[in-house]
Amino acid sequence: MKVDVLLGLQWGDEGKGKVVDVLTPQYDVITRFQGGPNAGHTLEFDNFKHVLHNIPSGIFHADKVNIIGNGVVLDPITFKKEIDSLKDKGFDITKNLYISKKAHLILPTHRILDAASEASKGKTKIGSTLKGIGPTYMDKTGRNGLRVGDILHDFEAKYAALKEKHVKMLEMYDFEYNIEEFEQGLQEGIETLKSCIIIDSEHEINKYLKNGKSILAEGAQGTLLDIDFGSYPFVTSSNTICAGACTGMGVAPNKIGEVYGIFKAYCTRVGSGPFPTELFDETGEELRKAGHEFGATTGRPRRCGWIDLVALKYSVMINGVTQLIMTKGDVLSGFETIKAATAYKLNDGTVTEEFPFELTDDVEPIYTEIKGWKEDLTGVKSEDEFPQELKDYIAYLEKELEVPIKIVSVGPDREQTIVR
Ligand code: 2SA
Ligand code: GDP
Ligand code: MG
Repeated sequence: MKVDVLLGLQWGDEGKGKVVDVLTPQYDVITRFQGGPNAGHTLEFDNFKHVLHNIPSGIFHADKVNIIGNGVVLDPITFKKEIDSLKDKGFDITKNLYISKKAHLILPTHRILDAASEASKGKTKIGSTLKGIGPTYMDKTGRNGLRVGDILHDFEAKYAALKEKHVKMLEMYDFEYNIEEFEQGLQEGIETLKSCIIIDSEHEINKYLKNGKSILAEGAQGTLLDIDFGSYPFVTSSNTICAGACTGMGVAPNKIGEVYGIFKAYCTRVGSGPFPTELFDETGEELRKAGHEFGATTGRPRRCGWIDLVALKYSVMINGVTQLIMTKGDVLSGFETIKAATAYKLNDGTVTEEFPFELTDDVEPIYTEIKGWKEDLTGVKSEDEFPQELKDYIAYLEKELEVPIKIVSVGPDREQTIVR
């Protein structure tokens, strides 16, 4: 058996959580392989709405195994909150959630370091979610980090030693903090984590594959936020791309099957950094309103703009996408004209269709215009009911991206999903 991977092709928030939940019945195991509580994955079904952060989006199917893989960074404090909020809503998920011993721990001082680093950057800040993601991955690659397996023996001493290092690092910033505030709930979080099923996930995942079980790996953030290939330095600190599923789960590249690439019918970005097709006008505001474009973790307004085919083609290439999923087509209903960027004019005047080394703020998108549709899509049940203009838009995107669009999402609910 192989691992299918679903990942974002833009700057995150493409609707990964919704679609993973929809696809879960076809799989035995759902995994997360990178990122942490910076992610906000929204699921809606039966008039119920929930935002997941660390927990895979297969969790509402009680018969499925959900695994937090080694590539994820886990904050015991926010993790406990997540478990508790699910319990409050009637879901005890601790039986079908497994956690890798090798996942790195986000500690209170990582969150302080994140805040201090962002404050020191002023206008050039990354726009981090302040969840401690960057400093935790820095400790991982710097070989200082603590992992989930470390809570089983002598955690207090290990934490005290690392905290001391962090406090010294914090001296270089002009940043005031109250460590006790950040540490609130740590002990309880560690206890919650201890009560969970902690596993050697790479062994278990490979055993599942050997025993004929199917696995869906759920990406977080998006390709354009990838630490290597995203709009560096305005990126997150993990490999969000398909290759990240191999290192973040311990599966070999030849074990990867389908690669589902998910994108919005337009484009959004939250946090700082270049965004060539961003709209600063009424249209951008309309997209934000119609699409309810606010961060699922921080509540920050998301920046909105037209679809960017230069970036999308790059993402399809980097990930080896085999099937596309388009979400939020319903948000475009009523726009007379839709635009798609097909090339960039760089600041030296060069026109390129290739995603450049440095995506500066003054990159000028070159657009193709496409006729929009008026019809409301949110009640559409089959492709036959699509307005002709939407069919044309889909056909245009498939031709440009050279990959079929297999799923079209027309609303946030599980039911508002059309498989082609
Ligand atoms: P970080 O926190 O260090 O990973 O931030 C670095 C950059 O990555 C962006 N980032 C995200 N972009 C989109 N969605 C994310 N999750 C939340 C959501 C975001 C929110 O689902 O809406 O609620 O604000 C996410 N997580 C990280 C981040 O904005 C920085 O640009
Ligand atoms: P993720 O991080 O990729 O899982 O996406 P988020 O949950 O952060 O953001 C996607 C938002 O769009 C959520 O509020 C979803 O409920 C919503 N959503 C997902 N698919 C659709 C869709 O097809 N149409 C509309 N209108 N909303 C959608
Ligand atoms: Mg999100």
